[in-house]
Amino acid sequence: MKLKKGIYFVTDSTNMEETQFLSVVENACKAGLSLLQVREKDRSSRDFLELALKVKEITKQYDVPLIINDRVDVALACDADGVHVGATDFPVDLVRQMIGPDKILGATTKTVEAALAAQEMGADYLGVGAIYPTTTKVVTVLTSTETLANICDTVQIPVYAIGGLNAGNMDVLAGIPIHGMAVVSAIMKAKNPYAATLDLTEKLNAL
Ligand code: TZP
Ligand code: MG
Repeated sequence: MKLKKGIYFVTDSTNMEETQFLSVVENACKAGLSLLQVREKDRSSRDFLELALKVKEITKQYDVPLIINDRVDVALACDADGVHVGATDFPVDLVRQMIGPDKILGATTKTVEAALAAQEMGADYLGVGAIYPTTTKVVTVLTSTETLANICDTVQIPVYAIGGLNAGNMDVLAGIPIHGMAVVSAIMKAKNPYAATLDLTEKLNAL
């Protein structure tokens, strides 16, 4: 599947009513997204699956590819469009075997070597970061924009920058051939997620 350039919305339902969460998902989808990821660190398998199925009803309506973070089993169980794995999840080549050739496979990488290895093992796109410190609950270290640029220049697959990025600081990505920008807070915590998504998309296109 060819991935559309743009904003990659990584969701986080922590401390949110489900109806409000689904409304944020719908408004972001309506504004146009490259990808949407359901990222849930504290849910049981059953709760994760149930939420993913509800999100899928929305993403399908707006033709936004649905990615499940970490959990290959949840991705398969809800027939998501893809799955995203990091360094402590199942290895990329194993995940490719598990999900088959057609589903989208994303990998987090922080070095040129890891990026090349992930591409070699069958990743369809890369997430690279954190570019800035983040308030979202994640175990990560910072990646310089220089490394991001080197990764973009080295791999053939789309690269999304992630980590602490928002409309006010994304200028730092100017001139780097990223495919898109991945955000949690910039949409999740926006007063108007629809307007925020449009604004991020516009600014990304103008970089
Ligand atoms: N991986 C690296 S940073 C990050 C993830 C999942 C969180 C990004 O969240 P935010 O709120 O956009 O900084
Ligand atoms: Mg992970």
